[in-house]
Amino acid sequence: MKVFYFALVLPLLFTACGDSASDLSQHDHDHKHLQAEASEALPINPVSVIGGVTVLEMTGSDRMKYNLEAFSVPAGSLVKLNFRNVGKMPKAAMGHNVVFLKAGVDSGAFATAAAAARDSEYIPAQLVDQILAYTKLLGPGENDTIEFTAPALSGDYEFLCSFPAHLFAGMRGVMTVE
Ligand SMILES: [Cu+2]
Repeated sequence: MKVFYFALVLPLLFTACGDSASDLSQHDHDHKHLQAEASEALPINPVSVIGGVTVLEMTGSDRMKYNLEAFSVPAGSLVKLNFRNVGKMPKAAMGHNVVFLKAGVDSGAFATAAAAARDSEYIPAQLVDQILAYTKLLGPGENDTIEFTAPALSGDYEFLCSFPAHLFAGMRGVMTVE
């Protein structure tokens, strides 16, 4: 009975696998390579909700762009941001952060003040009361995770990179609280 079982199953196994061992390892290598490239580019799901927490996978690049420029969160809910600098340029020339501003703050004026605050990584001490939350300033390949509570008041809240000139180059976006 056992002999019959193996005689039946083994040919099926070989048929299913098909490829030789070297083909399989080559295939595996290609697969890993593609995965590595994908993680360098945009995360697959930049916004997801896990257990009531909005989880954001954001990147900043040498082109002074975020991968995510608009998203919504429920009022008063928890937000977790994983931010990564996917660029290659040195931090002193192309650092990135994410700064969420309170409602009604003039982001241009904030960015202008921030540009003069190099010693505090472009977080202007005199304007911290205009900030909801912010990440560290990141160099190439670095990442930072922050958690904050979305405002209770619905509306649009701007976020920006406060590295000099990056807001004006387009490194900005809007969090809609609903
Ligand atoms: Cu930046």
